[in-house]
Amino acid sequence: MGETLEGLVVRSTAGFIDVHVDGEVLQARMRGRLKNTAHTTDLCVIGDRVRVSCPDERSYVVSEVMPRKTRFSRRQPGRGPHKEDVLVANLDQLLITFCHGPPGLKTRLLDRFLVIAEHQDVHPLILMNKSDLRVSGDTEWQSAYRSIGYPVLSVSARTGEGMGELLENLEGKISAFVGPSGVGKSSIINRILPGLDLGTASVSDHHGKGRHTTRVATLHALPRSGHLADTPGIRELATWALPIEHLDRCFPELSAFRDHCAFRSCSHTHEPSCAVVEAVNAGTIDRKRYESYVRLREEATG
Ligand SMILES: Nc1nc2c(ncn2[C@@H]2O[C@H](COP(=O)(O)OP(=O)(O)OP(=O)(O)O)[C@@H](O)[C@H]2O)c(=O)[nH]1
Ligand SMILES: [Mg+2]
Ligand SMILES: [Zn+2]
Repeated sequence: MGETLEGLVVRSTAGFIDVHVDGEVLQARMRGRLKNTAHTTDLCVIGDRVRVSCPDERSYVVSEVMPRKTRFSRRQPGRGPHKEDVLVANLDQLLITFCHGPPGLKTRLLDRFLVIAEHQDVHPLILMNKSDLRVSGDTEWQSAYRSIGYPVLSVSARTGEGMGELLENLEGKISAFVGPSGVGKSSIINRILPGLDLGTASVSDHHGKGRHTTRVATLHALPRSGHLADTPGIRELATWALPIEHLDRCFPELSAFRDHCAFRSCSHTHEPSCAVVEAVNAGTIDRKRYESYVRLREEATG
């Protein structure tokens, strides 16, 4: 059997697994015994650390999947823990992308993505692309988010502004883009990884093969270290059902107040002596963020 290698899964489809080992990608199969022991879909996903052995000169076999440090997953409410759909294992960072100029910033959607990041324990980075279209007055909301602790980075895929700083933030991490259509996610990725030509690929997929194309989750290696995730699931995050029980915990600026409400299970909407509402009225909590909380809460209760 010889030596085993350790690597990172960068692509996984129907038992075929691409593993990134020391700057090289090996094509491996899942060991049969592993395949039969669990639900195959989540057995080995992009971002998993695995051990690969080489039973003969010509083939590689994934012999072990290491325990996941974190999992970025979709869980439909009410379906129980077994319906978890892991999109990326060990995801470090969510790049929440909007842009200067049209289609512009949508704070409600931004807050929704931030809640998902908090809930999944993934570090969020707010990216404002198209800084070449920036107009004055764009920065007020940015200081509001920075003061909560969320980093905001302005970049331009067109001019290259801010790309160096973005790359520094991606170094050594597994990151994934989310954000509405047209903000320039593919343009940024193409700028970072010119060989990829993402835009063209997704367009031809769409028109050529129709709706039932198997769309594969892939991790793209960055120039130095780190990976960028591109998964079909991540594109659909905007409609993800949110967890109502933990919603207030997904707004970090509420943490100093939510334990001081008169009612223990205060929803911070209509109850008397709510410390959160008092902080909003005092201007300590940003009112727009609070409104996002209320809106997302209403949505989650149906
Ligand atoms: N002015 C300006 N335009 C940009 C910049 N980056 C992207 N664009 C333009 O914005 C449009 C959308 O870019 P895409 O990269 O396709 O956007 P996307 O976020 O990948 O969109 P979807 O794939 O539909 O989700 C294109 O016309 C780009 O040329 C930028 O930094 N500045
Ligand atoms: Mg795109
Ligand atoms: Zn309250």
